[in-house]
Amino acid sequence: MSMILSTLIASAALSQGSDSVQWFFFDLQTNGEPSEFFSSSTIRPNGESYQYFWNLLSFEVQLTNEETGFVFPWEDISADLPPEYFGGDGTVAGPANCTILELNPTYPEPPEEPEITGTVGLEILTDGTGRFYAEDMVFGSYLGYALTGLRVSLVADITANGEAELNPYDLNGDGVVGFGDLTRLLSAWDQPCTNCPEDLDGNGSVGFTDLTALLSNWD
Ligand SMILES: [Ca+2]
Ligand SMILES: [Ca+2]
Repeated sequence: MSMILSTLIASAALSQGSDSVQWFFFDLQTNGEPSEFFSSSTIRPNGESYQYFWNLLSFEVQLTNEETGFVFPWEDISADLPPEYFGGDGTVAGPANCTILELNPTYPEPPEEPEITGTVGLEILTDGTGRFYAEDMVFGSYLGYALTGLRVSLVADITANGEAELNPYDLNGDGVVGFGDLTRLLSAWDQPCTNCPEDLDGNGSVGFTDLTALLSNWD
């Protein structure tokens, strides 16, 4: 009897505390400008931790002949990258927003003249959306061939474990109580408001008592 009960409790805990999402990312493409790609599915943002696996599908570059302007077809150079770019796994602490992965590709490796530097990363946003991004990209050129494009595809499988205790004063969920939350509170000021997060004292409207509560929990 007690074994059945504990099995039931364990499976109930599992179904409540853990969920998995597979995000597919295709065609994060940049010609040097900051670029981002958002997942079509979301994961529970209040995970106590997130377990992840990711695998690079392709890492393609586009070269342009600087003299003629001829643009070459996309070429997958993923096989030339160091092994840490092929994939990885690990656990990060929740709740979202949290960073799953951040790579700083430099290709080719020093001492050769770099043709690509920058940041490519994957994070879970506060609403559970996955954001895959490229920032601060610098493309170089070599022997008359300029790098003009980068396209990265990867697949990530994320599992949310446990439930983080959310700070009720952290209205925008960025992990601190600050100006972002004050702005949220002020934009809901004096609005009719039932069960809305900005009504911190739960009296049905957003006003001075909520402001005072926010300020006294300021980080
Ligand atoms: Ca905040
Ligand atoms: Ca209130």
